[in-house]
Amino acid sequence: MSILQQARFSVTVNHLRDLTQDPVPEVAFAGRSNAGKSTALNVLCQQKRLAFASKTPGRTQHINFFEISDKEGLKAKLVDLPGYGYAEVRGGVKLHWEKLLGDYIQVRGHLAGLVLLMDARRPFTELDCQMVEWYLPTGKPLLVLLTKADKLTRNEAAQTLARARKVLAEYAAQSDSQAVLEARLFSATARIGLNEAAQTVCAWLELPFTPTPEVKVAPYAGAAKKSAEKKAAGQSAAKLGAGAKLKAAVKPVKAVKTAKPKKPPL
Ligand SMILES: Nc1nc2c(ncn2[C@@H]2O[C@H](COP(=O)(O)OP(=O)(O)OP(=O)(O)O)[C@@H](O)[C@H]2O)c(=O)[nH]1
Ligand SMILES: [Mg+2]
Repeated sequence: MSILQQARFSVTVNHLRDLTQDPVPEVAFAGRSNAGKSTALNVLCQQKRLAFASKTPGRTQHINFFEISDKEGLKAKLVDLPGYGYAEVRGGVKLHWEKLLGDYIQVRGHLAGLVLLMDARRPFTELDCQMVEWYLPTGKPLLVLLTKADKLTRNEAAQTLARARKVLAEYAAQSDSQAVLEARLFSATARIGLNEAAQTVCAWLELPFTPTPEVKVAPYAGAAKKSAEKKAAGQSAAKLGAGAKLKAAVKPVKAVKTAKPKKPPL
């Protein structure tokens, strides 16, 4: 069992002065509102309702802390940060969040690493870049997770990842620090990149890493469509007997067309 499964909600903080000073490392999850931060935290910790995920953007409005303890006591913390860039939040409240967020990632000594989540369909928005630029001077490592990768085809996903790595390489070239800046594809629903992300988080928190078992799901948008077509072709072929089944296995889509029973003449 992964030690991340031990994560338990501890406290919600709305002002930096209220941050607790336990001497343990923490990893924070940041990103635009609706990027999938709370969902990512839930799947990485293999819990359904650890962080509150929602279709309504702007759901997480404060800093939420989750504690990971073992028999010896408190070991580490995970932090769900308020999403930024949600247009419908009124000016004053929005400024408060963004300042809270910026201050937290710049000054929090206990922060061991930042996971920055970006929707893979629109990564590196202006505010995402602002976050990277605030964070880089800390010299701490960064993991960019390109979320909802299941919404892309395999090709689109590969191109998005290559572009993201290029952007990070440019940031690394401009920065004085030697900190590792990494980008990876991620999908909570299709379980893309889960173990790799969990491994990085555990390494930053100095916790042992246990991989979660593989679950077979069609990972990318194109793959899901293809497997549905194959299934449909297989079902039609089963109705037609062995010869047609063989044909369907070779050319599944065509088999669906030829397998349609013709209406008898009236
Ligand atoms: N298809 C798909 N949808 C996802 C994935 N991850 C999250 N979502 C959906 O995206 C929406 C937003 O997810 P949240 O995890 O609440 O996003 P958040 O970044 O915490 O949002 P705020 O709290 O508003 O900042 C929800 O409807 C999730 O179900 C994913 O990997 N694939
Ligand atoms: Mg959230």
